[in-house]
Amino acid sequence: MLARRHLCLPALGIPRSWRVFDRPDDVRELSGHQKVHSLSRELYPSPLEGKAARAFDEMPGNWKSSWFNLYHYWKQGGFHNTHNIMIDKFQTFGPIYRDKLGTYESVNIIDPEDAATVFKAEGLYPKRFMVPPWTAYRDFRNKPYGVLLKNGEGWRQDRLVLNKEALSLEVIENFVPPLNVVGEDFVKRVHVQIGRSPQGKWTADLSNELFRFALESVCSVLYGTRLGLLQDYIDPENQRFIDAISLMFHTTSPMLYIPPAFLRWINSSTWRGHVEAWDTIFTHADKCIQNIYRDLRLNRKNTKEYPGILASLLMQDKLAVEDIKATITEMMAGGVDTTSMTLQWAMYELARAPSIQEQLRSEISAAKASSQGDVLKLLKSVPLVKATVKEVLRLHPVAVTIQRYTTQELILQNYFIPAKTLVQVGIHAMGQDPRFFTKPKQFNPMRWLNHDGKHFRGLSFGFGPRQCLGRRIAEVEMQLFLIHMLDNFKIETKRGVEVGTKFDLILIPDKPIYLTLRPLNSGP
Ligand code: HCD
Repeated sequence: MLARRHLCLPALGIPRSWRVFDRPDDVRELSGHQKVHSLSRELYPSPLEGKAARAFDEMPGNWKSSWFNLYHYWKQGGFHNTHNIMIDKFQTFGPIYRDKLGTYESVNIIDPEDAATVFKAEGLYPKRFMVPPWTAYRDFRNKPYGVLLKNGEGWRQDRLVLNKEALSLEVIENFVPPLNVVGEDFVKRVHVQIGRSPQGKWTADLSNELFRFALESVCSVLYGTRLGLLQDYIDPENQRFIDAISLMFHTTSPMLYIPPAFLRWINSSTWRGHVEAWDTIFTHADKCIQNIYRDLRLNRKNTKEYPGILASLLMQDKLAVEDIKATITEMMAGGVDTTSMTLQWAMYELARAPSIQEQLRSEISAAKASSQGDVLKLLKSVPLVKATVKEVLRLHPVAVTIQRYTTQELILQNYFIPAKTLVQVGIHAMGQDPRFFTKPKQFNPMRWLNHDGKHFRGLSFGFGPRQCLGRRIAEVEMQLFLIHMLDNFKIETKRGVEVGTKFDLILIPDKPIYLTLRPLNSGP
């Protein structure tokens, strides 16, 4: 038995010459599958450090009794607290730990250098954690996967076409005009609201306003048309769509750790709510898509203006219509809570940092003056605005982790990681860690402006070919929003109100944020 295991070792890609000493005693105590990894424990020096790499099974963490873990986790309120539990675990176990919750097994890392090792080895078909209830819904309703949920060659084919339309630097200029108009319209709406108040300012929880802004924005780019969500009266179907997305995220988190088939079998209320939410999302997205499809067929599309990502994909005819629809649906649903929550956090942080608001305003007015109405040019001269978005995402990332399945054996923190292991980069924990960001609690956009110390630290949109497809839309949308808002209003908040973070699949504020918007040229 032992001999056979030894023979297996070269197959793991570890040269025999790295063996330093043998410890068969250790091996005898371990069970079958653990032996393979234990044999490599301290037997093989890491090619990176010249030290012995430790076995996978030596890694710290509570990864042995998964169902008990899950129970414990649930008891701790873990479903809404994943991000804080991760910080605790990094504190307890150090910069790498193994975890198992229900069926969800992972290795978790926090060091940017380790993130670099993982991403540099991700290969041609990077695979992230597949959110089980999302694929379960599509299987249940027989719907095709979009690019978010595909893998392998099918993913790559779609992704290459989609990158050209959504992510490449050349297409940014297409997004700028529609997103700029939506940003200006939001400012107009705020002025109207202020006008309605006798105090000449507007104090509110802006969540729903920002959901509408975000949906209006992403649709202006996807469909090249306006939904009209920045008015008092909006089509209730759009509001239902917005509510369904939040419900979809909310019902996802308790189902992360349970096999989808089991979920369906028990027919829990969470699963049913989840199905209903996706049904609403798909039905509404389908309507929007059909409208554009019909306009195209009837030649009703204005040929001069940018037609939007959907029409552009349909006209190119490089992807199957069903694939286009699936991906556009994902982008429409993915573009609402993500950017709106980030902008809410941005205003919260800026309200607490009036001097940074002032710095941004002077950058913006100088940029406006020099760009003379050319918005693309304007965007090229506002580095501090861009740094602000990055800094907000450092403190308040949308995704708690970025994950990859390893495709080859790796050594991280001197531990041997087998191929096909789910490795998660804890970007939320990384962003709060003084080892990687000096004075991490401080909201300091300027930290992104010097060129050193950023290596694999800005991972809010992921990395490489599997990074967020909506990244460029989100960035331009958020930058233009901040430019127009700061150019028009002072952003204030009640002093001393600390808002925490809640995990609802994405990270969101744990209580409403009340913001006050005051016209710039008035008041104290
Ligand atoms: C959630 O442990 C926590 O852009 C899990 C690991 C994980 C995997 C994939 C992540 C997800 C987390 C958060 C939400 C993300 C998702 C991938 C895409 C999705 C980050 C971190 C998102 C919000 C787009 C959602 C599109 C959807 C509505 C079709």
